[in-house]
Amino acid sequence: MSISAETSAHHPTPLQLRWQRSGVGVFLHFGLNTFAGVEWSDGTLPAASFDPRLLDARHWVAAAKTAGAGYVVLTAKHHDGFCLWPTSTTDYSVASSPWRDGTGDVVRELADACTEAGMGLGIYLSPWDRHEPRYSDPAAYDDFYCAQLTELCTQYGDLVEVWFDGAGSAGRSYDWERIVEIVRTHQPEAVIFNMGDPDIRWIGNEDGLAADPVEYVVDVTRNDVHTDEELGFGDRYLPPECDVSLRHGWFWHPDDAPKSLEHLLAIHYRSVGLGANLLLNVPPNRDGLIDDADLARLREYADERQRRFGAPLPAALTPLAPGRWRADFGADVRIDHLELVEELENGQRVAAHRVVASGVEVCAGRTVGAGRLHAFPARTLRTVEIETTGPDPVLSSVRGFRTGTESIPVPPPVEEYRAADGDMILM
Ligand code: FUL
Repeated sequence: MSISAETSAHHPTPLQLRWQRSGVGVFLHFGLNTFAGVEWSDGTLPAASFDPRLLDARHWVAAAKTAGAGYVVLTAKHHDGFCLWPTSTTDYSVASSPWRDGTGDVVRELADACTEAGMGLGIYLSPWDRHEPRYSDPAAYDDFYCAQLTELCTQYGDLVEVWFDGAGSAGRSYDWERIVEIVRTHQPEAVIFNMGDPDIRWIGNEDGLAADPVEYVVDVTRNDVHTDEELGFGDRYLPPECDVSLRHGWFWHPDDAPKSLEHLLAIHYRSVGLGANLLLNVPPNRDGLIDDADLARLREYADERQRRFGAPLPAALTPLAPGRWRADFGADVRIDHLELVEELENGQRVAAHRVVASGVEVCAGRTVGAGRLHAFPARTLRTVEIETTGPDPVLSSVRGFRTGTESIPVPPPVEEYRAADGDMILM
């Protein structure tokens, strides 16, 4: 794309930029599925089966903090239609469950815990609803869905993200104009995920993996993992979020287990390390707590990131020519990682980049964006030169790291996992 062909739609809004800088979020899949050991229930599971006796939303938020997350996104309603707040729109909700004698409100408890901890709150409200009889009547369902969204957008304080999941909705139209208006009116600081009039897009898989180049200006986004449907929004700035579960399932299952640390790090490098955001799902268990094994893995993940990236060596950047810089560490440093960050206010510009030391290539890639991590055999150097291509690119920072690791971990092959009801999840 040439700069002259650019419009403001190709530049980020302050909201998008702020979201891009928030890096990692934690997804919380929780609901009736948790108690039945299934991934996609059909809306007939009894509300009476929801009873997370020890539920502690502060514990969820503490787990998200441990993971280094700046926000959490809760499945306020998944595809089964069961609502985690006492909505006035249906009795298929926590109000019909034995939990807290039917007086509980998971969204409220999480919102309070987020406020206390300074954590951003996002909500997921599935458009596809397998319980609500009005789903078959699009106009009536739009009213119902808008009423649910209005409750969530007006009763729980500020939201940072509203997650619209395309699964089950291929080919179905909703009244997006009205839906988006509700979010924009009541939650102007919330980014909208992937549908309607989105601010951010889905990366297109549920493995948490982006691939180079990670382009922020795109004209379509994929709807869901089950169909090839694409949603078109015209060329616009639409940075990606990589969602993936710490476990195989999105919901907690007794026989499931967290991914290995190596796998998580592979995801980290291919999401955050390629300039995409990461939304890591950490599903609360049947007690309403985060599993000890998951907590331990999150701690390892955070510790390893701290060990690798906790002592950055910043370089001073001097422009040498359009698209070329010298990065000077001020003294000889021994490094095995570099992080490049691009100035994004005027849009994403770097199409490709190459880092050279004493005439020898150290690392190279295509886009840089919100942050690009490279690993390479350790070398001692004081300066590197960075060559970029693209329309008027600007780098904003370059930092070196000595991590003791000289390569990026490879994600293990996709495994098949079946939940108790035979729902297959590919991870
Ligand atoms: C998918 C859903 O079908 C899964 O159950 C999960 O919620 C995932 C994040 O999105 O489309």
